[in-house]
Amino acid sequence: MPKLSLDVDKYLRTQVLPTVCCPGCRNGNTVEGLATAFSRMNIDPRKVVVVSGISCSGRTPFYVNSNAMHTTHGRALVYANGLKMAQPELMVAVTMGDGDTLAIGGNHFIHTARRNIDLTVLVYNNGISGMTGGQVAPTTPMGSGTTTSLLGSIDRTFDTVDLALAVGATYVARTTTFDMQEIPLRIQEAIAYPGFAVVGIIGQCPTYYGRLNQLGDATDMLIWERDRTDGVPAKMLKKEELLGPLGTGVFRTERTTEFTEAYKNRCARSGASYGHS
Ligand SMILES: Cc1ncc(C[n+]2csc(CCOP(=O)(O)OP(=O)(O)O)c2C)c(N)n1
Repeated sequence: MPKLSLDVDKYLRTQVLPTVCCPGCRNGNTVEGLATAFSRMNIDPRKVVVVSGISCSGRTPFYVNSNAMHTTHGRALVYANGLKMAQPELMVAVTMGDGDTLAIGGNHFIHTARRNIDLTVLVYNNGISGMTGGQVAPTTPMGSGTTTSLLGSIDRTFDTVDLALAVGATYVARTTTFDMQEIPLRIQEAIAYPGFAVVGIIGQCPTYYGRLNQLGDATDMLIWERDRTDGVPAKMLKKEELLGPLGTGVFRTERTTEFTEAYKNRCARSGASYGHS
């Protein structure tokens, strides 16, 4: 196994690599991005919990050398919310598939964002339900073939960033696995952000989405991924361009009271103790 830059491998369970992902899957880039962010921020892995639901992306906690919670499909935010409430000093990152986040987990996403609890939420968007065999997902681009929409999906496409903005997430960004240098940067910002921070990461599933839509091999799909987004950093775009469906960059940074802080203050005002502390 070649040595990675920085001491990124300190944050990876290298003994279980390679991953179970299909050849050409880009989930590994996000896993590396997360480990790189931890490394650059010199985060103590014992103070980190990576929480996931069930999905290909839900395998992330297996590979990150920190505490891990592999929970149920669509419910990762529920566990993460409880964990953060109980131990607010922990850094909690949640890694979820697009179906995990926006289909079965949609309601949890809305209400956890609404309370602005300090979580770093990474939404892996491959436009499909990968783990279960390539079924249509809320993020499937309209017209795309999936194993449950062979003639092309006629549902309108859900946009992670639009939803996160609408429900009050206080840090919202989008990047792609093509923009490999950007992934750790966005994750670092999200970790440093004291609130509900969402990074949508457009990736690719050559096994299902690519084959069903004749997009070629993994390299061809990388180019396709680049072309789906504007490829221009958000700071160079005008506001109206930034809010296009697949612009990349940071869409919101808004400071407002974080939930565990608000709860702590409420407890202090009424003389109640906060959990175990
Ligand atoms: C309650 C429940 N419903 C359905 C499933 C089956 N299931 C497992 S993973 C998955 C979809 C995964 O797709 P996505 O969340 O988009 O992530 P990906 O695998 O593409 O990373 C489904 C439907 C399950 N495990 N639990």
